[in-house]
Amino acid sequence: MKVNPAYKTKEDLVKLYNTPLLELMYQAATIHREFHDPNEVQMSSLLSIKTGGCPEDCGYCPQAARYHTDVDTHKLMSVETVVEQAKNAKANGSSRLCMGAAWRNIRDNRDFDNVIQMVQAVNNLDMEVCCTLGMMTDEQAERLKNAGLYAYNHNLDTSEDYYDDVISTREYQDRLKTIDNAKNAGISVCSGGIIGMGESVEDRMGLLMSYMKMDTPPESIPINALVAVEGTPMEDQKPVEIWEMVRMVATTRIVFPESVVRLSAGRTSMSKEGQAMCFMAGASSIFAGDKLLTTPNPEFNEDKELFDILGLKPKAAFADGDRPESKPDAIIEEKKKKAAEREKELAEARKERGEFSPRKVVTAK
Ligand code: SAM
Ligand code: DTB
Ligand code: SF4
Repeated sequence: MKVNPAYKTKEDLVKLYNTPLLELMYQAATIHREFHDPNEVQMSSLLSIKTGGCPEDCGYCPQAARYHTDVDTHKLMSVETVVEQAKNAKANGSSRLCMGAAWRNIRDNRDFDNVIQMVQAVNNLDMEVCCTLGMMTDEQAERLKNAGLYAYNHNLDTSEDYYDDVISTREYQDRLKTIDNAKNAGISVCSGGIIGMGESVEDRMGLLMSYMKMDTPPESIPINALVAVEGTPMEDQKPVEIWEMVRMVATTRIVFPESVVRLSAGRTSMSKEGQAMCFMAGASSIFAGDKLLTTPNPEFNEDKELFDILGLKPKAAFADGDRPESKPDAIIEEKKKKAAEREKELAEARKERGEFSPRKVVTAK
């Protein structure tokens, strides 16, 4: 039961969202137990592999170049650093690494070749690899899948109706297309939204309706509470109340019984009790580690304490799907072959000239 057949229209969902809270939580907890182990929570660590300087105008985002935030811009991280960070995340209990880039879309350039190598390397650590790199074509999805990508995160963020109030540089349809491309390549889809951007309950349910209309809803649905960052157009939004978060998590849980509902951004503002209510309401995944992409998140130790108090255990990697095989990348292999051929030609030319090794450059003292 991927979509709960009891709910068909946005009005059905609004009614469900407004159910007396304890009753809503009870319904969500009941469904959760039918489809998931209530004591297991997936830990996924985020890593910003390319930070800031993004050309888009997403109103919530501290990484958009046009807003004046404290985020420093960094070029693409090295594969070695990614591996180091992935090992640290794994040692702290994370079974998934999600690499994020402040890109509008993936471009077929050397940076993407490097991301392919990152995917291969993290897959080799026996972790689920997820990427969130902006818009993606079907060929790019195929390449990532071939490298061993497990999941792709691409959020619809809000309802189609409210979308234009949040972002103008990219269409809702573009987002749906990227999600489709991931799905068609056999990549697990992680897609959800943000609450607290000034949207109505109808918009929140409109977001869920967009997923209901899909042939298959996302395997993972992140629910983010807006992190209102100074310098963004949303800096003055009033903080999301925990009750709204619980209602959003519970409603998502009930409507998509098989999906994993991820309690995402905003946990540093939530009490332990508040987070426990979200787990009770069917959240079974978190982002773990002291940083989301650019903003703070609870430290591993704090979450360990929370898990101990609640008797929760981290979910093992590949509990919900097989580990994708990481295969050599045709484009990278071709480039390596060409570079080797060129090197061979140069060596032969040097030999013909009677030079047996590259000439040493002598600098004048
Ligand atoms: N640039 C890529 C893209 O937009 O698809 C990937 C990275 S982007 C930062 C990933 C997601 O992070 C966004 O779609 C949004 O849902 C979430 N996000 C960004 N800033 C946020 C904020 N201030 N509060 C909550 N969620 C946020
Ligand atoms: C998602 O839904 N939330 C994460 C992840 N997917 C990529 C990102 C949250 C970002 C919060 C703001 C920041 O740290 O920059
Ligand atoms: Fe760029 Fe992604 Fe931020 Fe939008 S959410 S500004 S696309 S990094």
